[in-house]
Parts: sequence; structure tokens; C-alpha cells
Amino acid sequence: ARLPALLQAMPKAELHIHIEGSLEPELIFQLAERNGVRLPYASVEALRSAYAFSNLQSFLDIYYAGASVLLTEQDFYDMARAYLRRAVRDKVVRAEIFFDPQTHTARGVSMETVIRGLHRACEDAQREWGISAALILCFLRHLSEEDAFATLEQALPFQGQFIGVGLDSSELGHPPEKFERVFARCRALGLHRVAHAGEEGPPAYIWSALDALQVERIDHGVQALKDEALVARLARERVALTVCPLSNQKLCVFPDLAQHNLRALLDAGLCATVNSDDPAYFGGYINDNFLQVFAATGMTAAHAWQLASNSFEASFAPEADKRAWM
Ligand code: ES4
Ligand code: ZN
Repeated sequence: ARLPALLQAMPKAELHIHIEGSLEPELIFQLAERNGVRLPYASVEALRSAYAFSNLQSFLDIYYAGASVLLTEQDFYDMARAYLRRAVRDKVVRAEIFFDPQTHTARGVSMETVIRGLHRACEDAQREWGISAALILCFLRHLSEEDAFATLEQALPFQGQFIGVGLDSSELGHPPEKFERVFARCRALGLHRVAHAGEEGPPAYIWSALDALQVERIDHGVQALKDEALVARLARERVALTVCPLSNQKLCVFPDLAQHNLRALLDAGLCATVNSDDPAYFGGYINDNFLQVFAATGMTAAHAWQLASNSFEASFAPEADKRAWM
């Protein structure tokens, strides 16, 4: 069979998707209208034309502006439902979805509004379309440890509605160890732990995500190949890397997709996976990521099966589900 058909048809898990990064410009304008929020862009086209990024920070500035239209539980529900519907089309059978509560609570939106809307969308999608979906609460690393602790406290009444915590936003200057005590508390609470590391930041940030935060997966992690001892550890411990090829291209982590190191990560024996990160901003959903990185790097059907298998191995789904998917 043709490789693109295989990539599209194979069941897969998506483990690195920021739900606020799935907000398409059309939905941003629709929600702005519905909520009476003023946007600094005249039209969908004007907003989309601002999507030209030079690094992570240039993206984050626009991403946080886009999220400002989210006010009600229904807004969060509609956003997550649109993503899940799209994921089902791409044969995603399991989605572990990041959300950034601090982006919303700082604007006066309650934690309850955010989590209830997202969680209800996950439940409805599971019932209506059969997709398994779960939430991961991300702390914004450019904010303080104190702010992260306060956020965790606000989320605890809803602990049954998310499965773990992550760490995202501006990486450089905000090393994982800044959140060592927060993650220790999350571990004690029985929450899963992941962190963005080695996207723009150095291999040292991947080491400290593993050692100081005791994370179970690394989000991105593409800088790991610069450190031979780190690669050996990631391979031996089967620590998954949730790689996002189109994100890396759009944020200039690699000059172009042909230079992307996904194939090298797999060939080094690492548990790499393919994910969309912020699909509305980076030009594609998960299957676009598969299709484009395979076309650019000449990976094969064997790589495709390995990536799908890795995605299930690395997921936090119940073991019985994982075995059935693999
Ligand atoms: C993100 Cl690509 C990326 N990196 C770090 N934090 C993020 N939040 C949303 N997308
Ligand atoms: Zn990310």
C-alpha cells in the first residue's frame, strides 16, 4: 500500500497537543463576537497572516492573545469538541490533551469553568465517537513557583478530571528545577508528570526534567541528540519523546523539515512519537505532521509502525487499552 494511505489509516495516540493551540482563526473570531471581546486583528485573514514565527516566544505572544476569547464553559467545550472531531478523522484513538489554566484564571475565568468544559467534551467524544481522551494540566514556566502551587491548589477539587501535569511556555531561562517542589507534590498526589524540555533549551534541561521533576515523558526533546550519554539513558529507560515536526519547522528549531532529526531519534532506538503541538498555528493536524515529515526525510512503513506503536507504549491509558491498540 502507498505510505500516505498507511499514515492516514493507522490508529495512533496523540500525546502532545495544547488545546488552546487548536483554536482555529474562524473559531477565535466566532467566540470574540459571541463574548464581545475586542481583537487586535480586523479579520480571520489578518490574524492568519500574523502566523509567521521566528522562535518560540514570537509564537507564544500570538497564542496567548488568541486564547483571550475563551470565557465560558461552553467556549472550552466547543474548542475541545472541534479538536476531538478532527482527531477522530486522523484515526487518533487516544488523545492526552494539554491545557494552560493560568492563561485563563489570570483573566478571571474560574478553574471550574475551564476543567468542566474540557472534561465534558472529552466524555461526550468518547461516548459519541469512541475516542479515548484525557487532560493534562500544564504549568506556565515563565510564571513563579508560587503561582504554580496556587494553580495546583485550585485544581485539586477537580483531580478526578485530569490525569497529570506538564510544564510549558518559554523554555530558555526557566529550567525544570524551578518547579521541583511543585512536581514532587504532584507525584505524591498520584498524578502523571511530563515537561517540555529540549525544544529550544539545552540537553541539561532534559536531564533536570528527568532528575528534578521525575517526568515520565519529555515533550519535544529533539535537542537530546547533542548529548550521547543522554541518548543512552533515554533509550535504556524507554523515556518517550513527544516530537512535533511542523512546530519545530515553524518555530525555526530546524531550518526545514528535511533537516528534522525524527528519523535519527528512531534510528538511535529512542521512543519517539509524532504529534501536532498547536495545529491551528503550525499548519496541520497530526496526519499532516506524519505526511510532511515522512515526505521530507524518506522514512518508511517500518518507521510508521514504530511511531504508532511508540505512541501507545508512551500513553497513560489503562494497560488493557494499550495492549489492545498495540
Ligand atoms: C507551546 Cl510549541 C510550545 N512550546 C512551549 N510551550 C507551548 N505552549 C503552547 N505551545
Ligand atoms: Zn508543546
